[in-house]
Amino acid sequence: MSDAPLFLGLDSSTQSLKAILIDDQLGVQGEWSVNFDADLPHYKTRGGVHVAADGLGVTSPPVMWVEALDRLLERMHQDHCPFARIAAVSGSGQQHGSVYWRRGARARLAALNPQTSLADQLRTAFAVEASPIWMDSSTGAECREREQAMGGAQALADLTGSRAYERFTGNQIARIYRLNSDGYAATERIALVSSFMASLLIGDYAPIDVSDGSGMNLMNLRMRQWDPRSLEITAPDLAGRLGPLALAHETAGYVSAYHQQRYGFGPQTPVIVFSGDNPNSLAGLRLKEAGDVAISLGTSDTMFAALRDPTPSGEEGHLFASPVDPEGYMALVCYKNGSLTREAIRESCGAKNWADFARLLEQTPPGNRGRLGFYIEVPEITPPLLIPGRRRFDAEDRPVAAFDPAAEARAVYESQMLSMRWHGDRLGIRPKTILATGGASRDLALLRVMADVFGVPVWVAEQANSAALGAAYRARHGRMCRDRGRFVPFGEAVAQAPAFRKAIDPDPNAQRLYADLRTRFGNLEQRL
Ligand code: 5FX
Repeated sequence: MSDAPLFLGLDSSTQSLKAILIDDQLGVQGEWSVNFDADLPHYKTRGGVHVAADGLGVTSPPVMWVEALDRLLERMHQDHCPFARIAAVSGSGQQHGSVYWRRGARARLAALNPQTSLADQLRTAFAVEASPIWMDSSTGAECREREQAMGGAQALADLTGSRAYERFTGNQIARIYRLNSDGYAATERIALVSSFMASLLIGDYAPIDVSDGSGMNLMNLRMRQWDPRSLEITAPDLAGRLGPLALAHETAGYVSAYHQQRYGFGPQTPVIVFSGDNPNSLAGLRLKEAGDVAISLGTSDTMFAALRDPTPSGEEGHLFASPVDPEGYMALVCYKNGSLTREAIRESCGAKNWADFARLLEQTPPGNRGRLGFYIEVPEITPPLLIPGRRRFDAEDRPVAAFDPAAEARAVYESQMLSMRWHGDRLGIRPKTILATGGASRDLALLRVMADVFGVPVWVAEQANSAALGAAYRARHGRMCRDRGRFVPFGEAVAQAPAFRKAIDPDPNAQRLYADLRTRFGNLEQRL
């Protein structure tokens, strides 16, 4: 057993950096994590981010992610992680966030000294010290300009898979170029969080993968190449700063001498191209067929599905290239008001924990006697409601100032699930079953509302960190493709993965009730 291969998946998410180590039978051998707020308090982040006074600008310091990588690998080393047996590494990054490497950074990456920490060597390697991340909503003007220049929202969606979204990286780059042209001029390479973390491992610039690259409003989705006109209207000389695109099963490079000497990685350990967290979750949950739908309940809530024949919408949702099928796609609907909003409502209802909150919720029947609420704690993506606030309506659609705690508890869960059903439907996502993942997928009360609103059974993955797990699966997949010198269907790499567990079936009565509520919900949302 002692030299059997292992595969490492990393996940650089909004609030933490995690690692999952799996064996060749896909069993989880170890898990580690570094929480940015708790473990690296000197960066003074809350939930891993800094929010500007206007509430719209949201950034994280890239050097914090650098320090987190050393911290994580040190923890693994202290735990005697057998680094030498790792046969491939891959990873995941929160999507859309961008890192601006300063001129000369590539040379620094190539010459990292294992006697000194990564953070000390790279602290001054950034041309822009605050990286905009997916929670940023500050690029409204850039979005309008992009849609106008590209022939409208639908034309832009037809080309790139999405209309212009504030958090999409092309709009972020355009804003940085406009407000900080010196920073842009000093930039040698622009990375996504995913390719950035891969660069730290290989000691060189790693490519952006086509799946994470679909979240930039810059890539021709069908050709899987940068679109020259999209680059041109963003900022000058952008192609050179972005570098080439790669497929997610390709090899970005090898774990560098720095990590070999410091932690004991083998000399020829391939690093498989990193991708975004949602694409990695799709891999971790092994979504393959139409009707396979997953809902991830975390800092962001997302609903996603694998597709072969996509229909881009100029109104909402996103289409990305698949991270596991060079000809496939994935559809995604994303919400900013996920776990943090559920927590804020739980607190204001006076419930100390999720079990208390579930007891509150059970005091009202499904459908909440017709009451509906919209809970926007931070500017929302779906639908684009940028002004925070809690808006409540009675059964006759009249605004009301407050609900009692039991009605409030049910209203927030029902509202989140009704919204997913409503918007997913408009994007053509029609689940036959749902696979739930993310921290809140342990909350059975929430899963019950999910099953009833969608009218389908909900299954859960035992391993809630589907992005890190997906990265570990992709590491194995990438290694197989490399060893065989051709693309191997992803299903072969994950054939032995453990089965999912059914958590709950829908209640047919509740299901009918929610079908009626859905239309009312959609109409009220339109009004807002
Ligand atoms: C997807 O488009 C998103 O913006 C979020 O789910 C981020 O990827 C969270 F990290």
